Amino acid sequence: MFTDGDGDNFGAGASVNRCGTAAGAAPTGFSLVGTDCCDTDLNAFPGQTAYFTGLRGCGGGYDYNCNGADNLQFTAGFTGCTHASSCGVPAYGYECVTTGFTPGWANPGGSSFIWVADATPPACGAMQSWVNTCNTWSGVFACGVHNYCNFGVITQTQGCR
Ligand SMILES: [Ca+2]
Ligand SMILES: [Ca+2]
Repeated sequence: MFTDGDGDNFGAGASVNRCGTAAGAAPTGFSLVGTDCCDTDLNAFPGQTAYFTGLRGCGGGYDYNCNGADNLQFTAGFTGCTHASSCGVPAYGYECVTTGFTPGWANPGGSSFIWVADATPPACGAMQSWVNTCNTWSGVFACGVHNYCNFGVITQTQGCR
């Protein structure tokens, strides 16, 4: 068996023997498996499914699921929430297309209220703008009343595991 320093039921280090322990069982503080990659942080163990925004408590890194890599929680820019060209204005158009919207990373666009998708996700623990909703608002433009995109933007922190 292996010493389990953080109590997450995964041990680490060299195999140890304990007299008087039934086969197939491990007492408190020990585990039958020795695959814990971070035995001083009980949130880090093989198969961890949650994501975290802070460094592991065993000297750093974000490999909370012990697969050897820092796996990002959010990888994509938002999709949808685009302005279709209308009444001969090609730049941003006027009519907001909200169908097919999915939240994602974003950067400021060409004006104060335009956001564009960012396909390059921030690193573990880093913060960036994130479009989480897409609605419309009506405004009077050169060629009449149209529905402009109303982006709901928050600051998101990249989680990892
Ligand atoms: Ca452990
Ligand atoms: Ca990982």
